[in-house]
Amino acid sequence: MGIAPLDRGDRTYVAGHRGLVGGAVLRHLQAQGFTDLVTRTSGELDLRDPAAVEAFFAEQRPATVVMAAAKVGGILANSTYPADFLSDNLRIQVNVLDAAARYGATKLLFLGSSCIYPKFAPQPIREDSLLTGPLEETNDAYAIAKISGVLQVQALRRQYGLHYISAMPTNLYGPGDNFHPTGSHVLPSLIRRFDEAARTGAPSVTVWGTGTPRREFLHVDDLARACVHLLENYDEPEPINVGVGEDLPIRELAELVAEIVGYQGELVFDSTKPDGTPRKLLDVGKIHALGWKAQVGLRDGLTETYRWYQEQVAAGTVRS
Ligand code: GFB
Repeated sequence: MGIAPLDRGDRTYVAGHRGLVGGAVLRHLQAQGFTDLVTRTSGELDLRDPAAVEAFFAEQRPATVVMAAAKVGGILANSTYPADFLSDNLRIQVNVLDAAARYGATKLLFLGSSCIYPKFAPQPIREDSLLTGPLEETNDAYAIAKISGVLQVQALRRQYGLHYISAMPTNLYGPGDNFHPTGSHVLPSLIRRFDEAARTGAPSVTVWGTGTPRREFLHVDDLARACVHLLENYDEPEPINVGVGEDLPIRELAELVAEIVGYQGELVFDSTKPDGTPRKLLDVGKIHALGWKAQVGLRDGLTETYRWYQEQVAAGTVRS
């Protein structure tokens, strides 16, 4: 029951299908032949509303739930709106996980994040580092909410014997991302800024922080494959890391984006903006042992994401 192929005909609910992760998971499930996929936009179903979530689950009774709905943002959004990140995420998680359990979902995948490990966890970060030290303060509110979700999964397993699991993705990117100029993560922010600078001929582009923090980037299509792989091959209470196993300094990342976009001006580092955690490279030994490995290289993934972004700009449909 726990470790078995998913039935492609079972009803599967992807929470958050309009987001970067949920969108990629939905595409992957469609490509894998899942025939009974259920989605709701936030306009149709506000996951912060317990009565609405309860009614939705009572009616739909999905067998499998991929919990990709969350309030997310980059370092500045997290540090500016901690109350929203804490409260919205706690509400969404409690509502969805409780209702999934109550209305008979037999499988559920909850997504944590590499930023919920302690700020100074030994690198590469192993799964057993969770809750062993203080958090990075720019995203502590988000982290506490996500840690609660991981604990809720463990509690539901213990109390009801459910085969629910949690994954810990590293920093993600890809088509479908949010390109908000200040609220988004580093890659969409830089793609947008370099693209505008290239088009307007600006002499320099500002990159936040010192450029020295290191980050690991996983293409969201790789994460989507991992989600299905884990639902079929992993059934333990401990969250499992999903990453590429390599990272790079933000300075090098910015240079790579500039090259892909074709921007030749200067990079200026704004050290009044936060650096965040110095490094958060995931140890991916556990998921590799289960037969999953990231496939999309950063240069290829970024080139494709930039092409996608240009199409959105041309069509006037950039999400921000
Ligand atoms: O992507 P980012 O916001 O996520 O920032 P975190 C990563 C690094 O890139 C930081 C630098 O050191 C930023 O200072 N950076 C440089 C920029 N230029 C920019 C820019 O224009 N925009 C942004 N956003 N960053 C988040 C957490 O932390 O990671 C969230 O706050 C979430 O909770 C996410 O979990 C995965 O890795 O620092």
